[in-house]
Amino acid sequence: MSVRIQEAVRLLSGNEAIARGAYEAGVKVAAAYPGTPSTEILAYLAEYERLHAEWAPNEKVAVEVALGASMAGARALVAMKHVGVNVAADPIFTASYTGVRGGLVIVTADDPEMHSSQNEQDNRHYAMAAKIPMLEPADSAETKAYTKLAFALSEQFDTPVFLRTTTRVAHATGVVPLGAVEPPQVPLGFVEDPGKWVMLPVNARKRHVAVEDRMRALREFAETFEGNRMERGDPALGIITAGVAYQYVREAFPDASVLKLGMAHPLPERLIRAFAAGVERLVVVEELDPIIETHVKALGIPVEGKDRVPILGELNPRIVRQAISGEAAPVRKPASVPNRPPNLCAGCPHRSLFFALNKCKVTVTGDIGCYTLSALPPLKSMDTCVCMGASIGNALGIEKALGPAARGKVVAVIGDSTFVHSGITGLVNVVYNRGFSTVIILDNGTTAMTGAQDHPGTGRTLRGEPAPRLDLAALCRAIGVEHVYTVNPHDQEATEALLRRELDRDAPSVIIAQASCVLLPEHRAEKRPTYEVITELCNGCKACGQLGCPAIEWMPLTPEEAAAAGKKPTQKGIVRINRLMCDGCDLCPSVCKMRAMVEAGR
Ligand SMILES: Cc1ncc(C[n+]2csc(CCOP(=O)(O)OP(=O)(O)O)c2C)c(N)n1
Repeated sequence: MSVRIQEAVRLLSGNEAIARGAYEAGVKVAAAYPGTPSTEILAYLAEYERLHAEWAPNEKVAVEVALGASMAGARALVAMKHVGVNVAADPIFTASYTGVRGGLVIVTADDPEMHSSQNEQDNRHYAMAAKIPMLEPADSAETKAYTKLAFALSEQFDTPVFLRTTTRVAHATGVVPLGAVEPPQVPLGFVEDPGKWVMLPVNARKRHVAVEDRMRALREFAETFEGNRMERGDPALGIITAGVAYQYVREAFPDASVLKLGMAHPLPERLIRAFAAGVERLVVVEELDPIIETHVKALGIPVEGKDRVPILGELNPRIVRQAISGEAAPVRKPASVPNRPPNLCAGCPHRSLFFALNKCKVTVTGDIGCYTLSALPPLKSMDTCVCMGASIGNALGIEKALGPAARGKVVAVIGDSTFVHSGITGLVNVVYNRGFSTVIILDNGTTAMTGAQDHPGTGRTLRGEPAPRLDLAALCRAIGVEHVYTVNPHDQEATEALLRRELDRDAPSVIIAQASCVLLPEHRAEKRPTYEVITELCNGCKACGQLGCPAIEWMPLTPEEAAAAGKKPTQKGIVRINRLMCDGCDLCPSVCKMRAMVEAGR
C-alpha cells in the first residue's frame, strides 16, 4: 500500500511568499525602508529568528547593507516600494558592475493605480537601465519560487537580481507549497578582490565588459527559462503578457494562445518570434508602460498594445476583454459602501499642529507621511508634496527665488521618519547656504503612514528590541541650527506663539512638534478624558467642522426637531462627539465659541 505524503502548503500573500522564499533560500541579512506595497516583507522576515532583519533609515542604506552582506558571502535581500528604487539607484547601478558573492535580491514593489504612492513609475525600466535581470511573478506560489530562483541566478550570473511585484501580487493571497531551507552555496568571509569591489574607473571599465557578457548569457537563459512559457490555444489570438496581467488575460480569454513571461529583463527574442509566428493576431497586455511591446516592435514583429490597452493604472479582466475584443463589457455595479474620505485620526497631533499653522497664513512646503492629509479640506494647509525629503529643499528654493520678501512666509513640514530618511541633508543645505527657513519636524514617534514602523529616532529595532535613540534636537544643533525648540502641538497657545516667533527669525530654526501617534499601543494604553457636547449650548455654527476631526459628527435637525430641542427653527443641526473615537486631544474646545465642548462627565 502506498502512502501519499501531503506536501505542506500555506495560504500566503505575495509579501509573505517573498519572506518565506528568502527564508528557504537561507537568506542571512535583510534590510528595507517601509513603503506600501512592500512593507510587510521585512515584518514577516523578522519572524524567522535565524537571520538579521533591519529597518534602514532609507532605501539607499538598505541596499548598501545588503550588498555588504553579499560581499561577505551571505545571501541578502532588500525590499522597497517602486519610488524607493529612485533613492537607492546609486548603489544599485554600481552593484550591477561589482556583482555579488552571496546572492543579492532587490525587491521592487510597484504600485499601478497609485493606491498609496505619489507616482506610478514602471520599474521594469530600471532593470534595463541598470542591466540587472528582473523576475516578475504572477501569484503567491510563483513569488516564492522566483524569490528562491533569484538568489540562485544571482550567484550563478554574478549579479543582483530584481524581483518585481505590483500591489495586487504583493497583497493577494494564494496557495504556496513550503520547502526546506537550502544550505549556503558560498563560504562566508570577505575575500579581497579590488578588481571586483573597488569601482575606480580602471576597474569599472573591466566590470562593464563583464556586465555585457553577463547580459548575453542571461539572454540565452531567458530563452529556456521555464517561467517564460507558451500556453498554446486558439491561434486566432496570441497574447504576450506578464505579472498579474497574465491572470486577467486568462480570465478574459481562456481559449487564447498565451506567452507568459516570468522574466521582465532580458526578454527572450527567439521565444517571442516563435510565438508570434504561430498566431494570427498578436497583442501585448502589460500594465503601465509598453516595455514588452516596444521590444517586440524592435524585433520587426507587428503587434498591438498600448493603442488598445490603457497605459494608466491597473488593468482587470473587464478592461482587458474590452481592449482586445472591442466589445463593451458589462460594468458591475460597485457595492454601495459609505464614502470615507482619507482623514487624520481623531486626536492626531498633526491636526493640532496644522490648525495652529493655518492661523499664521504661510506657504507650507510639505512632505510625505500621514501629515500629507492636511493638504485636503477642511485643513487645506499644505501647498507642496513631491517626494520624501523634498519639503526642506523646496522651502529654501522658494526663499532664494523670492529673497527677503519670503521672510516669515515659508515653512517646511516633515515627519520624523521622513526627516531621518532624507531630510537631514536638506537641513544641512539650509544652514550651509544661509537660508532662514523654519523647519517643523512632526515627531509622532513612529513611521505612522506605513503602519507604525520603528526608525532610528524611536529607540527600537524592527524586532522591537531597544536601540540607541537618535536625538533629533541634538542632531539639528550639530548641523548648525542654533534655534531648535520642542513643543507639544496639542498645546495650541504655546505652539502658535512659537510658530510666530520662529517664522519672524532671520536665521534657520527647527521646531520639533512632539506628541505621540494615537495608534501607538503605549498611547492607547494611557487613560485620557474624552469630550462631549453640551447639546443645549450648541448653536450649530459648525466652527468645529474646520478641524475635520472624525469624532465630531453633525446631526441634522428639521425645523420641528430644532424647535422641540429648544433651538431656533433656523438651526440646521447640532454636533455630537463620538466618544468611542474621541482621543481627548483638547483641540475642539479651542474653536467652540459657545463653550459647548467639554470633558465628558464634567
Ligand atoms: C522613497 C520612498 N520610500 C518610502 C515611501 C513610503 N512612505 C511614505 S511617507 C513614509 C514615512 C512616513 O513617516 P513619517 O515621516 O514619520 O510621518 P507619519 O506618517 O508618521 O506622520 C513612508 C515610509 C515613499 N513614499 N517614498
